[in-house]
Amino acid sequence: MKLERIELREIELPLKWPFETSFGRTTRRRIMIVRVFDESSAFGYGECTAGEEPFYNHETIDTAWTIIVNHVGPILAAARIHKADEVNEALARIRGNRMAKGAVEAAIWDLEARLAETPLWKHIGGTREEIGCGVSIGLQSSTDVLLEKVTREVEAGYQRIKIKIKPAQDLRLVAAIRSRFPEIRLSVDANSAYSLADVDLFKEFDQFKLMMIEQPLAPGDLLDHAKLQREIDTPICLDESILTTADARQAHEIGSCKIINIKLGRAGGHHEARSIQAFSARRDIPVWCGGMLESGVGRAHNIAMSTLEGFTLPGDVSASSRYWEEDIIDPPVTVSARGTITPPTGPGIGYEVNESRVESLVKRREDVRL
Ligand code: OSB
Ligand code: MG
Repeated sequence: MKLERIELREIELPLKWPFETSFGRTTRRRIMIVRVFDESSAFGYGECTAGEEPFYNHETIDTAWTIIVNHVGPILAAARIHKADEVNEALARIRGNRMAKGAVEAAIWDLEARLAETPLWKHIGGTREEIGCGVSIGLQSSTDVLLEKVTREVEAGYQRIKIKIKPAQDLRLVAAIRSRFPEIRLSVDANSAYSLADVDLFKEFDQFKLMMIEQPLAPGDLLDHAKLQREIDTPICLDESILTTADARQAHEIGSCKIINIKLGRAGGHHEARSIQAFSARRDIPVWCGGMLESGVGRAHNIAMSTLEGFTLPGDVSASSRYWEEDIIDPPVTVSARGTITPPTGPGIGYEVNESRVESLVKRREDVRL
């Protein structure tokens, strides 16, 4: 494998329904699709999961674009990469900006898997022949609308329902869902909207037997998460706080969480995501695959990652049709009535990217020589 260039394309895709979290509301996604070519004109795809605004973390599609063009490209060009597994280390000098680095890293993994004529999920070491799927439901205009959405997803067969919460839209929502669905696997995601001063509120959640409370406190507050976890029975799951294997180790050592959500972009690609997963498996910490409202390209990478042995809990990897009128991959991602996805058998990400559709959606493009 001799890398030749990175192609960046920004596309815009309107969401079927707005997605609202404690940090804001998204109605259309600006998505960066990355393609890395080698000298034989073979290529692999990646998707940058950075948001439109720096609200989930510090990155945006625009910062990621700049980092890739001005820093990832030149460093990779000088590094003379021969294997996908070397990319993470080559880019280690770039601090943070993991979604930028991860988009390129993942594309190189796809390229390498295609050259090896192997499905990406097997190429990265995945073994699960079927992955469990949950859904993430945003904040809604009313409790009735939320209940309607939950009902639809439970009936579709999803194995776990997660709802977004924020101050004053929390316990009430959970109580309403629990009274209609006493048995379902249910969790909440606060996206860092609370502080340790809310400990009494979190004690109240214990009565609802949630699978987990995701990221209640600020990303850097591992110590406060540990203090909170000591006060409550419900497992804390960390999302925003866990960027690296070192973060996972430190969170585990001080007791900040019992579950970890791994996101491919947040970890900076398959190498680090797999490493966090491996560490967690050794310590019996269940992990699951988080989502960032990805198009089919990112979704396909999430499916591949979810086949690693440690991904024992249902992830936020759900059907394309929950997000898009028409995805950019063929076939779109579909979920069985048992709430599962079967990883594809074709080489690389295993889904055909609809190039003419991508081209029709392009808003900006740039090539980076390697
Ligand atoms: O915290 O998991 C999150 C979406 C955007 C940013 C952060 C998060 C989310 C989701 C959606 O929960 C998951 C998905 O369905 O892709
Ligand atoms: Mg989350």
